[in-house]
Amino acid sequence: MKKHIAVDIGASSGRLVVGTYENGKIFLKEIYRFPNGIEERNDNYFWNIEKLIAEMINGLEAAKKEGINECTLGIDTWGVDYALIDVASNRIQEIYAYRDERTQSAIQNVKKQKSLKDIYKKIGIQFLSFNTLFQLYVHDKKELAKAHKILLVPDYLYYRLSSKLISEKTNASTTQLLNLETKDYDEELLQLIGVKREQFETLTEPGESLGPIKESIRKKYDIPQCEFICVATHDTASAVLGVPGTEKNFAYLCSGTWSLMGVENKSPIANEQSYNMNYTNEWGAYGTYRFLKNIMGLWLIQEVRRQLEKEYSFADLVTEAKKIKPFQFLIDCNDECFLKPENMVTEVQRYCQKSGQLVPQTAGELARCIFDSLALMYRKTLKELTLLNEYPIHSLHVVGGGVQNELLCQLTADVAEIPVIAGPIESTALGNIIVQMISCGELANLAEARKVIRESFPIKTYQPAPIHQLDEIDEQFTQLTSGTLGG
Ligand code: LFR
Repeated sequence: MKKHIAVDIGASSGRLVVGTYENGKIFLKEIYRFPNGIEERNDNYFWNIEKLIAEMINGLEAAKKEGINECTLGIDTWGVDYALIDVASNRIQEIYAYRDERTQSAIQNVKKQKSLKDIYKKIGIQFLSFNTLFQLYVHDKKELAKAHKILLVPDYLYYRLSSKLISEKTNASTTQLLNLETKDYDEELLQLIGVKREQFETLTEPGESLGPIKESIRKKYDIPQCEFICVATHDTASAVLGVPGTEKNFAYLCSGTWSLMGVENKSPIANEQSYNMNYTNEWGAYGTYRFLKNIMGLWLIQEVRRQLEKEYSFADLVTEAKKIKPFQFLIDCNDECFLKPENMVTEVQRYCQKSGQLVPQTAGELARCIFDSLALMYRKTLKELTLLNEYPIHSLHVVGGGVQNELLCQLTADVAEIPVIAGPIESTALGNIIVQMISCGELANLAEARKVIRESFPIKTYQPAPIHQLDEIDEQFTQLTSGTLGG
């Protein structure tokens, strides 16, 4: 029985999960977990990449202690952020975190040089100020010129552990630099940011074998013999692979720090309407496109929790929220002011005050405000998805950490008026692992993998219950959210 390890690193934590396929079922076991987060230095935000590498090795040592001598290994992380390396393979700078404010006006500045609509039509990616396109646009040009290679975070991690240089396709699409027609980096945009094609590697498909871990690392630490496999290195790409959608016409919601809500398509939709609503077509494994929208997600509650004086667990916040009358306080979760505020509590309060609403004061009220607003945003997004895809959506799969929030799952079903199928929580690690299993020939293809996932993990369905005056609430929310790009 083969062992496969997923290294799955998100914005707030990372983990190593072992996956095996036995008697028609997938089994997962988390063997190591570590914290992650952005660090502030001189008013900029960075990731501590050396710490992440050290933690990956700690995790591999833990795997060895569990008795794993041999395994395949895949890495996924968040998208868009990058390392620059010089000809001697040294990293040139620290890795900026996408919530850094340096790209705040970048979209507006690019707009003065190029039509955003034209960019969208050929690239098909939603405009987010932190996309690599905008990060490289504002990046110090001298430093960029010194870069022999520009590697997205998981590409860089693979490189550091295996010496193999790749530009994995699913994550590369989050740069907003890949042309839908040529299926490669877009020359015109590369010129705009002052980068040459050779500074990026050739695009690599998920499923490719990348060879063993570096001998120097293998000798230095007590770790298993690892064979790297290129997985869908963008965590959202992996998470969507891990959705147990065996029925037709399902939508998904990857619920973590971000809420990524969308559908899986065979071809991109990049027209005027999808531009106006700011939908993205991120490239997936196995010829799929993730037609989705980024919604600010559980980041809102994570940040509120961090600011509250009293210590609350997430479960406590849910309990407190349940005690509060719903829909009294609403925010446009996608307003840029929530991307990286000094203090999320005061930011939410300021927003409610400015929009002439009651102002949430207690932990319960703040949590209620966030959960209600997220559920309404999910409703709005589902309606848009139905409109843009021209086919009905019959169910919504929720995967990721948000599955544990039963209040939000039920609220989503009620507000969006759709059955919510919740689970598995670890869909990202699973998506990572099934690519390894398919690559090793244990599973035939994605459809089979999803069937196996559905049979292997507990999944709970929430049926929608009617909400009093939903149309009025929806109307109020629509007015609040009509101002932002794509709401
Ligand atoms: C989720 C995610 C999103 C991406 C954001 C920034 O972890 O990868 O898909 O838009 O982080 O990279």
